[in-house]
Amino acid sequence: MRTSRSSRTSRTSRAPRAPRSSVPSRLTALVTGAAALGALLTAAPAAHAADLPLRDLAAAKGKAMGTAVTGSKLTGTYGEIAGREFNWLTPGNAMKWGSVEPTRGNFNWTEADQIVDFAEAHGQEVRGHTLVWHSQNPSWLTNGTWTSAQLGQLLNDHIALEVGRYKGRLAAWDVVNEPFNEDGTYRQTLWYNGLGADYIAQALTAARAADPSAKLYINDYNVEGVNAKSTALYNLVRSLKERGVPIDGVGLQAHLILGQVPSTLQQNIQRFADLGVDVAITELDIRMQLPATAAKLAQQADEYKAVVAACVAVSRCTGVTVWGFTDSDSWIPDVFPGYGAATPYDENYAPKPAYGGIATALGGTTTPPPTGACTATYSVTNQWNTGFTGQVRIACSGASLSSWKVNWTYGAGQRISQAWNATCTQTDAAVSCANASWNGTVPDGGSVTFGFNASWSGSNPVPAVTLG
Ligand code: 9MR
Repeated sequence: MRTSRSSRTSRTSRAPRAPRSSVPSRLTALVTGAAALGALLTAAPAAHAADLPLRDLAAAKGKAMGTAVTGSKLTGTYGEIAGREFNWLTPGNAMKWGSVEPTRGNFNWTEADQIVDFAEAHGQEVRGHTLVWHSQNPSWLTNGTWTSAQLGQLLNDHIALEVGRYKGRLAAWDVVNEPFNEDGTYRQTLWYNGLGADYIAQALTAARAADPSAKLYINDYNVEGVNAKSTALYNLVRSLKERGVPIDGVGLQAHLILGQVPSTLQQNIQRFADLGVDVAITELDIRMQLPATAAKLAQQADEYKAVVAACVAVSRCTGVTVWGFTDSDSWIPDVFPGYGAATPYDENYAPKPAYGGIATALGGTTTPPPTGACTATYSVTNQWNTGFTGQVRIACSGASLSSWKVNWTYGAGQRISQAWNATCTQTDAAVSCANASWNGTVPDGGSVTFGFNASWSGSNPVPAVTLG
């Protein structure tokens, strides 16, 4: 995202990195996760972290490591990992036109501001995403009838306002998102239909005027390898450069499918770099058909490693952003039913082998562990003045169980009165629940749950659970 050391230095001095230990303990992450989630403990060793956070490994290579984030989640374990492991943040949705101006002239910057503030507090840079797109626009805009002149004004005003709001604070903007069809023709959008292909140059020019220090990108998907679509993008960037239109970089989204990482990725990054623009991998995820097995997770680790390595190999590739760092915050299952497990952390915030793949490509000394884990997560599903219903979920990813026992100790006098799908005994504060005859087996990629009713008074703190 940045091309010169001087710009990097000035950003660092403006947003000093928050103090943090240089070698975070994986145990700390799991314990913090337990506090946020209920309680969680691994039965098999979780994929352990590299020797340094990803952001430090990346920085040592002159690269950045980013993630898309959801502002409302930036607390607890999610916030801790986002702050510790990444030095770029991209708002997943918060800066889109439909988010910031849902009705005409009424603006909501809350989540966008929150993410920018978080980034500055953690010494991170922000990729603004995205100004001109065919999707996630407000209905007043898409349903309106506009002359070309009106549309051009709307485009300019939107860019001037949003880019201007964050002037000097954002490292880059995805100015135009997804302008091409798969065959390399222009996508027929509100903008293309109203303004012609030059809406792209107009948007870039407006963005440069609004914030001269932000790097300006065109971002698209299925442009990772050399193909008709990426060649159209290449030709566009070349012609923009020839015309003197401000364009600093291309974003290769990289929403990839397991087993389908393009073999021409590095070659493609290099050809854009040779045009004189930066390249960023902006939305990396690698989805797989569920369930996630140990073999698939190991292959995914290799593929994450290959993508990051391709960026490391090209000096003008500025870094890699994952599109959500945890499977609990990924768009994939909603849009591709039956697919998931696409990110480097599982739903319980345990790093997956993919984390090790990224770390290895960034020069980390720890090899990606092929081991998976089974976890138990305790949660209170319903609570009333004297009682509550609780649930424990045992889930395996890259590991399996043929029987299980979950133990915990209550800290505030809670007492279990009834349990289902497990046999629970309680002696004083100590609770032990063993599988029923029908649910001892938890396959790789599967889960079981059991529930219970209990009494409480005063307070009902979530206990730490152990899975044996
Ligand atoms: O992650 C975003 C998801 O929460 C939204 O529902 C979705 C709507 O299209 O957009 C997702 O992000 C997209 C990104 O802005 C542009 N590239 C494709 C991403 C996945 O759809």
